[in-house]
Amino acid sequence: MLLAPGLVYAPGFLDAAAQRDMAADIASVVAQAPWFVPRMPRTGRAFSVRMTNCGELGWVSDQAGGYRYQVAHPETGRPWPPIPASVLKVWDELSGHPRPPQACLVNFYDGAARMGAHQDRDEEDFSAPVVSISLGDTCVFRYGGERRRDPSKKLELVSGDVVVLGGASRLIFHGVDKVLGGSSRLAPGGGRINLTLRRVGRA
Ligand code: MD3
Ligand code: FE
Repeated sequence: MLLAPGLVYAPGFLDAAAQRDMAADIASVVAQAPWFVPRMPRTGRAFSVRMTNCGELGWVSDQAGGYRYQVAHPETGRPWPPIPASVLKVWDELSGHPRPPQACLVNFYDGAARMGAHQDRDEEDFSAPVVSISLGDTCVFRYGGERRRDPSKKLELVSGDVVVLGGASRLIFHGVDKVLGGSSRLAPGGGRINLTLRRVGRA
């Protein structure tokens, strides 16, 4: 379902069994690469979202170094675990991109977490799409245009939904307005997990 040029929405792409399998795979990623709290460049203000990664590169941010991709976990210093096959399969089925993702950022939202409007521009290559997989609690996602002041729309993302952001939508402003805490039973402790799969380097 095409919501805007380059913005493909696949509601319910993962059935309940696939969601459970993927949640178990992500629990194993988190056991090897624990959640960390990213901080804003310069101000050092903490994100309300907790993060980890899998794949050859992971997105991190701290006060001194700012937003970047790096090969190691910022606290353990160990390489990120591999991207689970269940996750790579979604990229292969939906991205339309010939090469595999280099990074999978895993975001965890409790009922109070949100993500302000931003563009994803820490990658060198904007020709590859970003593939987003939602698991657990429902959220209200907001997306607009390439300028911050462009009008925006809301979209509820529920567990099992996948969004592909490519082409003319690759550089749109987007964020998470709120999470509907307790809306899913996927994770024992509740909360929402979002996976974003990306190419980072050029070509
Ligand atoms: C639109 N994550 O990690 S996923 C992020 O739900 C991020 O955790 C949100 O924004 C989340 O950067 C939104 C949907 C998404 C992901 C990447 C995009 C939308 C996008 C890249 C370009 C445009
Ligand atoms: Fe983003």
